[in-house]
Amino acid sequence: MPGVLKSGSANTKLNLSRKRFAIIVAEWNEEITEALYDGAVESLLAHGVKKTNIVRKNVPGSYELTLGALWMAERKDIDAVICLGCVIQGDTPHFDYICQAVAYGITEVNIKTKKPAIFGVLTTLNKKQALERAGGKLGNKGEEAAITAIKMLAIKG
Ligand code: RBF
Repeated sequence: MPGVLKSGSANTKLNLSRKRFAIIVAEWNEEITEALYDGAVESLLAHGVKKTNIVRKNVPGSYELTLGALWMAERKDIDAVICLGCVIQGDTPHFDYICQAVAYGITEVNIKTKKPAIFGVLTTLNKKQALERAGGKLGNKGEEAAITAIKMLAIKG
């Protein structure tokens, strides 16, 4: 299906056993963001990342992902940051503001810190669409976010 990155491998020769990842998880829509987290961790481990090299931090909502990501990316011992959240339009009157703020915010973290900060935020019309992308029929976007982080580290070398 176009636009759907199938689960699998980053297909890189990069040795990931010493790379350290921070995963920031928004607590809003917890059922979804926990599934994204599980997908991200599973994927990192499958690529040879050590469990002890994965740091998890929770933030209250997706809006807080930016600052959480900045704090983590500024740490010398972190190589890449994966931001996971879920904003559901039907439940969120200021959907556009939150989505835009977090998209710009995470972009800035990339530029300011020169480290990959990955946008793993679902922005969906309803909960069904979110579930489909959090381990349902459209895969797991947490897993894709992890693969993206690995690919960016591989580009940097
Ligand atoms: N955070 C999310 O991650 N997903 C949401 O769907 C979401 N909806 C919200 C709806 C309202 C009305 C409010 C006030 C906040 C919402 N938040 C949501 C929380 C937001 O990301 C942030 O944590 C708070 O606005 C505090 O800065």
